Amino acid sequence: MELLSQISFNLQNGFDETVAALTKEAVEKQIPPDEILNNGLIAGMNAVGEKFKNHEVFLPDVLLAARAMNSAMEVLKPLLIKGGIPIKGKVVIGSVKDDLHDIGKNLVAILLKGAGFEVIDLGNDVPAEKFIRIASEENADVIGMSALLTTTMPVMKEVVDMAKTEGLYGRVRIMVGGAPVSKEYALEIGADAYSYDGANAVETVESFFSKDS
Ligand code: B1M
Repeated sequence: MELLSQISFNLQNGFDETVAALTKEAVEKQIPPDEILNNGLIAGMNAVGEKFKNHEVFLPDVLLAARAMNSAMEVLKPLLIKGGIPIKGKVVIGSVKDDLHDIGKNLVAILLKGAGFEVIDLGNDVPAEKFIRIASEENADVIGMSALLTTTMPVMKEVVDMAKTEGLYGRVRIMVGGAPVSKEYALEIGADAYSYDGANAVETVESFFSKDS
């Protein structure tokens, strides 16, 4: 089996040590980190999600797969965050209230750090008030919110509305992302941008700092 398929297969089966070892092997073989991520790890996670939806695997299996994903991210993190880049801006990021999914958010945070942004990661299950309070206290440039559940997406609107009442709207740019979120939804709630994956999140935040933005 090809190496990236092996990573995906072992992740789907929750074999965290094997996934970490195969990820190291892929790095040693000079496979680019974004390829390892997209075609190995995220492909495996998506397959687990499909199986979970079809009741072929259950919550503990998904948790084991998530643990395997995290062990591989520890291997990839140093490659994605390179030192010595001047700080370009400050981003406050988190998964919204009642949402415990944080793998995608963590990935976005790592890539933003790697691209030279200071990232304040509030973790998961973050209430609207906390996004606003920390963004304000830290004088952040961007608030980034992640939601993986259709039931937690409305918290994003709460944050946008609160940014308006607290006078942050327009001054602090708001980016939303996560599997059920869309560009249309971002527009509908008044967020500044939607982004569909980690690389796109970096491009989006960079675009906030460009002269024409
Ligand atoms: Co859950 N879960 N889960 N889960 N889980 C999904 C999301 C689901 C689609 C599975 C399914 O049914 N097929 C489904 C949601 C259905 C829906 O609402 N539409 C679901 C469900 C139902 C649930 C529970 C309700 C299950 C239950 O208890 N019965 C429960 C809810 C818990 C809660 O949050 N309150 C639950 C629990 C869990 C675990 C805890 C077991 C675990 C999470 C562990 C963790 O994150 N620490 C888990 C997992 C792992 C998944 C799947 C399988 C994988 C998610 C993932 O990590 N993907 C997921 C199925 C799927 O998405 N295919 C599923 C990999 C990650 C890199 O991708 O997070 O999409 P993703 O992030 C991407 C982009 O979306 C984007 O960039 C990232 C990189 O490309 N992005 C952003 C994300 N955030 C961004 C923010 C940005 C920009 C881009 O700017 C700020």
